[in-house]
Amino acid sequence: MAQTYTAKDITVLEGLDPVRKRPGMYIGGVGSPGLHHLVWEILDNAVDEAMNGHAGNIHVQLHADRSSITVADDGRGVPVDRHPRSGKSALEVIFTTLHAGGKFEHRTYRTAGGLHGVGASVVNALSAELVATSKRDGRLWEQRFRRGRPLAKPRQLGSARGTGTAVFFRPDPQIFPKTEFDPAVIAERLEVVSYLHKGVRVVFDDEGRGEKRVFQHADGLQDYLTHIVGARRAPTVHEPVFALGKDHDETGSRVNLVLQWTEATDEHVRSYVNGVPTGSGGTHENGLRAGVGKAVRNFIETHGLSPKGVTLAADDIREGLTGVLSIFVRDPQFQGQTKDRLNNPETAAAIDSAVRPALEHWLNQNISAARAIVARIVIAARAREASRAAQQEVTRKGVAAARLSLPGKLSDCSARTAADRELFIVEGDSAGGSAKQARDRRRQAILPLRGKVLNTENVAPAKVLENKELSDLVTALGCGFGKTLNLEKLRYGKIIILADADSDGNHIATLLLTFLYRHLPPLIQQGRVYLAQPPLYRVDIGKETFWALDEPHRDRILDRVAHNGHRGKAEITRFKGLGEMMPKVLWDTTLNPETRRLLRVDVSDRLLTDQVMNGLMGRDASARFQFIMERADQVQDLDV
Ligand code: 28F
Repeated sequence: MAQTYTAKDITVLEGLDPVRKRPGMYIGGVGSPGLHHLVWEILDNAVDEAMNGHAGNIHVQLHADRSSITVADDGRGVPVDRHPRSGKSALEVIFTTLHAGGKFEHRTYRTAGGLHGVGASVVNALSAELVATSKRDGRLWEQRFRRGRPLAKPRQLGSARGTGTAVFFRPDPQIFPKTEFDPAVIAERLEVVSYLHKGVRVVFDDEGRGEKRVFQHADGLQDYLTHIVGARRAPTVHEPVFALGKDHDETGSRVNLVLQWTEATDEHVRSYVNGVPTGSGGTHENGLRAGVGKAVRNFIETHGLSPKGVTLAADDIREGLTGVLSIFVRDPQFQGQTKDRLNNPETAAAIDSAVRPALEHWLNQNISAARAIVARIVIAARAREASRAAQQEVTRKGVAAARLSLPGKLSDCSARTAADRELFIVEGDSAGGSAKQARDRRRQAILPLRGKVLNTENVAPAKVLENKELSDLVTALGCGFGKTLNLEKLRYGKIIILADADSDGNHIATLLLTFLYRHLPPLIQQGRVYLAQPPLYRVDIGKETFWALDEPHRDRILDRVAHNGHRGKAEITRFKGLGEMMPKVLWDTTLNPETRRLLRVDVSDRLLTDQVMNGLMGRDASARFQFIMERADQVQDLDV
């Protein structure tokens, strides 16, 4: 502290031209953050002087135009004596030399905004006007600059009481598109400065508004914590708070930390590196989390406080944790888009090993606070388990709700995977009733069609849903249609049209195929759509009944029966409709996957199919169905 500096301690590096050529390299950019960065640089120098015990007051005057500002401290005042070799004063060197440093720099953590701590010379280079004044040895000195160049040597203005440094500057409009400072941004930063450096009195004088605010906190981070906890309006879990202050360890870094658990359900820790907020965290926060976790777990284990039936997650331990971490490191590396995440790998272990033993010790010394904290953590763990159970309940109810919104007339099947599920679209209520009784309830769902199916050839999607039968079908399929089609949501692996083999049945089947082809083409392209083959003839011979799918089938049955020497007369009935079929018969002939015959609708030739569809639909649906059936008869897989 008794160290004294003279101008010869300063190492001279380079001029300021590069700064004006590429300001972004030095202050990040020329937007609002870059503009305010100038203030933080000068403020840092004042804070340094305060941190080292030489200044107790910092004064920031935002002038009425908001485009110029004065920062002052009551420290020792920048030396103005002449450097022997360069013939320049220390003040001039500091303000005109990039990376000017000396012993002064080694002792401090200059980094406003994490950009190398470029200092006063960069501010000077980017200012249209800068006036530095220094009070030392009872005299007041001043040096003026324009765009970084001194207008004259420092001159003595007269005598002065006390000591200190003041810097007035006006950011250069040639560099910054907008040169107005934001008083709110400055005030917020000054308040944080007053918390991070306890005792320092920071005055913000907003001349434009005629407002003066004083920030001063004797208890620094602890006051900050009280402020944050108060603002969050969450009751605290314990008193006193945990506080850690570690000065200048082996690595030359400093750690200040305050922690308090609250009833809030989130974690809220603010962190700073060299006075710069690190909103995106980084290695110091990682180290803190690790240290807190280990300390608390250790305490819980040593005191046999582990809860029964629930394991503590890391997030449980930090639920409601509120705190401030402020560290000072020599060479901070900042990362991320906004350079607000610390990336020094060694810092994680350093913070972890500083926090863990200190917190563990504190827990043991403050046993009632510690027990309250542990109780809070156990509640967090139990709440997490309970909310996960509730979440699962909601999901389960969600599935039930989805089921409720299915068409009332759908008799769904119970299998869970779409591949195991078939949807039978059945013409008519009575046929639907039979199918419902006959089906395999696990794998086969029945959707009876009652009303008319809209002819959707050339119909807009919105119109499609006005048709009850089709909107029920869309709902049952679950996958949307047209532009909203999402096959992952398809609820069935096979879609099977079960219609009578008469003209009404043909008509309905054709309309359904048209809809699927126009609005859910992938279902057909993937071969998921089928036509069921209910029998067309009933053949009774003596006590035996046979069902024939079509004429050739009927004749084959008759031949076989004659061949087997049956004498009785065969009675042949043309099939009257699905509705009159006994469930058992419907199962055997049409539904049972072991014995049924399905026709797969196949559209390998899309262009041809399109032409066929357009050519046949609209005029004579049954003719078109006849066309389908004729071809289906020949090829098993329906080839439109
Ligand atoms: C408004 C911004 O910049 N305050 C400063 C000091 C004090 C000393 C100093 C500054 C000299 C040789 C570099 C005084 N007496 N506020 C400020 N206060 N710089 S900047 O010295 C700079 C060194 O190398 C100072 C004795 N030692 C240091």
